[in-house]
Amino acid sequence: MASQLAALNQWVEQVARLTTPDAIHWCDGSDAELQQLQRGMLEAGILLPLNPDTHPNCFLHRSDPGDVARVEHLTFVCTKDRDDAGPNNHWMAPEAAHEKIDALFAGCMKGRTLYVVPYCMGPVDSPLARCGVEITDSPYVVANMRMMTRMGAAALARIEREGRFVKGLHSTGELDPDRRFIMHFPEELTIKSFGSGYGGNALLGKKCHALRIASYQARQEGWLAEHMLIVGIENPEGKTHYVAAAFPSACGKTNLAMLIPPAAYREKGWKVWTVGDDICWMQPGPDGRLWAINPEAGYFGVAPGTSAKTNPNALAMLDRDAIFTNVGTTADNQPWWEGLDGVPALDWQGRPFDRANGPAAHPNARFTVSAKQCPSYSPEAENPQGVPISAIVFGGRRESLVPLVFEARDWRHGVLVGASMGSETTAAATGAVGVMRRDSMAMKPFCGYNFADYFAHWLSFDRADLKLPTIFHVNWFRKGSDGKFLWPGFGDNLRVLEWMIGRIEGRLPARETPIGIVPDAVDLNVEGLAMAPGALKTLLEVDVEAWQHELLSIGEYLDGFGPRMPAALRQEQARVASALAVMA
Ligand code: GTP
Ligand code: SPV
Ligand code: MN
Repeated sequence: MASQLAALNQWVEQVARLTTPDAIHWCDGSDAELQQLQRGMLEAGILLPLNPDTHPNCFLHRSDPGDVARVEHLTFVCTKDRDDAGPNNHWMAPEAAHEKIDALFAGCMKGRTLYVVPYCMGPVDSPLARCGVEITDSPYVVANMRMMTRMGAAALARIEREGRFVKGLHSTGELDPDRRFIMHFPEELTIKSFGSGYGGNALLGKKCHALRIASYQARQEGWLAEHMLIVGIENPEGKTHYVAAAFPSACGKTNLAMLIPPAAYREKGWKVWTVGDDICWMQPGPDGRLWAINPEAGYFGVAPGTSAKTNPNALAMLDRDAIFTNVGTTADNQPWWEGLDGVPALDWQGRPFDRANGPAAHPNARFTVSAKQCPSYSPEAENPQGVPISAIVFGGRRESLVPLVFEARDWRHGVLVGASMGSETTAAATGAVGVMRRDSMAMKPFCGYNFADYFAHWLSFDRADLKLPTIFHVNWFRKGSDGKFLWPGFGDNLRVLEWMIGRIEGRLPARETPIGIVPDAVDLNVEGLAMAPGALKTLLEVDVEAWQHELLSIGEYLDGFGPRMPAALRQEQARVASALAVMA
């Protein structure tokens, strides 16, 4: 088989000449194709069966122990001009990068099958959706892409019609970290990834296309490609507000997207609808509002911590047709991770579980599952026009300083709030965990161009003809002096969303502080919550002196981007700093 698009056929032929596979398979996305892939992977030991009685059609995949997370130090943005990639990215000149990685691709698919994977990011009939083709030698990647994207014949038909697609070339290579690169060529709409089979390194539709390449395109074309969940909050009157929220990796997007309201809220009629849990593409609609789609079709979610208590919706969708990567297993061969009941028999490397070896599941163990299996999946997620966004929420993991929630005074202030986001690092990328770093808009690892230009792009939406969402900041991760979280989080986060909606609808008063609008304690519904005495006060307080230090650090961070940094953002930082100085 080949396509009706000469440019695509030529590219596939050219890659085949370079990589010399034994066979070429064009993926049609059919059930029969998936079953055949699964059979092959079971035979080869790439997938392991799980208990068919408790988890029908579910499989376990164990990565190479040296290939369990994104590798930011090996991820490059290769623009002609180094400044276009910016200090937020690792850069290599395009020619040198092609040469380096093509040398690794040479002959790498000998003895393997080359899969051509046409995919669409977003509903296939959506004007907001974009297509790509991933060439890979990993059947595991194909099986994941089939759940994470609209993959196969319908996507190929759209690609043939449009004649334009993002090219992604991937090989697992030998999984040698010294021969591993994830390279992006935004000017050529091209991705090349070698030497990893894991998640964001290998499922090229996800972070490589839908964030790094798409953010670059979005800037040129006047839209936004963001590391955000999209969730619909339906109030007892039946009105649904859609909220888009950017939290860094492993900081709560999937959990907020699938939130189950506390009992008292359910009884009153509150409902929560999941549109997306990781990526949001949005653009101004004819009515001036921002309309958003989730470009993905599935979830590649963090397994550890997912439990009946924290995220029952996620658990409910994981009992069939799912792939588990780097989790442990129980004696009766069910998938197991920290947070579930029961005990593990084997750990994520297949060794008998021994506490001395660390947790049973790798901290970045993941599940892959189709979005359609989520009990709270919003019917609007398939709407080609997308959903209108009422609020944008930024948030990070900050054990001190940052209040539970505050509202930006206007769009420009909101862009500063997003740009100055900080968060403690997690296991989603290799490297130290728990180190505070700036992660602007949760896009530090994912923005395909210079952050200074990205902030300017965000600021450019501040136009009289647009009805922009209100911008908020949250912090679910504030800790008390005992080291425990002060806020219960998870389902109870709806209490904070309720306050935001009250603000958006103009029903709640504003308590202005230099850093933004903070709720009056009486306006936040904490009824029925067992919180430590004084916790709420700590969660809502603004420590002026500590914030002055924070603003200094934010100023230094912005200065690090040099002359490209928009003056408006620097002025905004100065405005907040002087407002704090007046209070000190
Ligand atoms: P990526 O898929 O890496 O982008 O992560 P994510 O942002 O979707 O994070 P996820 O929702 O999977 O949460 C990651 C970890 O944070 C899990 O261990 C959760 O249990 C924990 N978590 C999520 N929400 C909350 C919360 O409200 N409070 C607390 N304390 N922990 C939370
Ligand atoms: C993240 O790290 O933000 C993820 C997982 O969502 S990965 O697909 O590996 O990027
Ligand atoms: Mn993510």
